[in-house]
Amino acid sequence: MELIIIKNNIKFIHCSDIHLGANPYGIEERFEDMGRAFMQVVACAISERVEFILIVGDFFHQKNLNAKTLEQAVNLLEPLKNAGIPVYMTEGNHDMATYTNIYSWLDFLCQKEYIYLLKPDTDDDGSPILRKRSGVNKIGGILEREDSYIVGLGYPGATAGVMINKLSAFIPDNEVKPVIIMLHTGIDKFLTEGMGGLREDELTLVIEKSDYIALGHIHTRYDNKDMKYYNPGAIENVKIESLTKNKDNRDKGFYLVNLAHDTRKVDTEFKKVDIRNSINIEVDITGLSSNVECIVSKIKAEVDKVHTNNDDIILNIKLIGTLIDGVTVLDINALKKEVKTLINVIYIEILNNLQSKNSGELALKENQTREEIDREVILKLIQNEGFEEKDAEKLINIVMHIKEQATEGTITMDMQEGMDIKGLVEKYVDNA
Ligand SMILES: [Mn+2]
Repeated sequence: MELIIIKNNIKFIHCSDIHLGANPYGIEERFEDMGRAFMQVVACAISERVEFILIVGDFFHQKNLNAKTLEQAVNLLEPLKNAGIPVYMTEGNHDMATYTNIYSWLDFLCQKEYIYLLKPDTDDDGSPILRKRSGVNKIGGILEREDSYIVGLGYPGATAGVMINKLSAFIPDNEVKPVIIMLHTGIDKFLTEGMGGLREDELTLVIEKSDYIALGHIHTRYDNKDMKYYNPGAIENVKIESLTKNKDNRDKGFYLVNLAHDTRKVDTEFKKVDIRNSINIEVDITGLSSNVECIVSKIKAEVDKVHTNNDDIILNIKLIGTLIDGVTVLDINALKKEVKTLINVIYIEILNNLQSKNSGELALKENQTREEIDREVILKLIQNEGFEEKDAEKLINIVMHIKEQATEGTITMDMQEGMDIKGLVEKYVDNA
């Protein structure tokens, strides 16, 4: 007879949104940063001797991987495989199989036994079904361990509520093993309005029958111990833009969880990940002239106040104030080039938000149409960015065109991640 020892505590790691392969704007260092962040999860799993790791979606940034990203993933998962620590993963919106392919790179990793991929499959008419995963074909959303059940619901989108009802019907009332659920969906009250997501009351049925609801999808952390749901957020900043939006961008990491087998008490410790340093500051250049060296030395002085080592950083600067010569249009590229000679940056963004001396606000004329006002606002923004006047008309047309399509809903936007304006503009410039 096989002797099964059930430990009193189940210790595991819950992380999500690893986004391997993400390197916004083609910054090579950011690709490495994503791997470095996940390496810290791997190191913690091994040193803490956890039973398993949960990765709740978006392990990969893209459905179509390049070879380098796959190599990175395998190198990162290898030590876990060698240490005998199983990785339970469910799909996110970024790495789920496309409708035409069905088979994703996560399926590949699963077949090669780097991970256990847990996801509901579908019946003949395409509606999701939950069943116990069988060892032979590796299909199914529910995995039975000796000490617990692990359920992977993937990225159910609008059908999340239905999935949860199905799951609660599936779990017997008298289930003795702890039930841990992975779900790549946000709770609606933590989302911007109109983004969808799951309502707390939709979780009620399954809360009674489960012990830990591991969430993913939303890149900032939130949790509710009473309702048993936990969302660790991404382990690195996935987009450069998210750095400027989040004041607490240093607060990236994952949960180290202890679940008591007898009392079902859950203890979580949020483990911070050491991520790429980024500096987001406003620099008031009031009283200076428009001379590039003057402005850059002011920027350098301000950055030195908050950045005290030589690490390569991501730098976001917003220039505010009024110059003595009244200039509002600056050569942003010249500024960036000069800043790079003084500060080690892997990426720099400079936003010109200068005010002209006579307030510079738009004087709205009477009887202006909405479109005329839009065009004037865009022109002003373009001038502030230092574009050549001769390109202005073309740029305005592109922006108006994108706006029109966005209003019509022709452009689909991933509101979770924000809209990739640069990508859209590039697309339209190419087509123009
Ligand atoms: Mn994500």
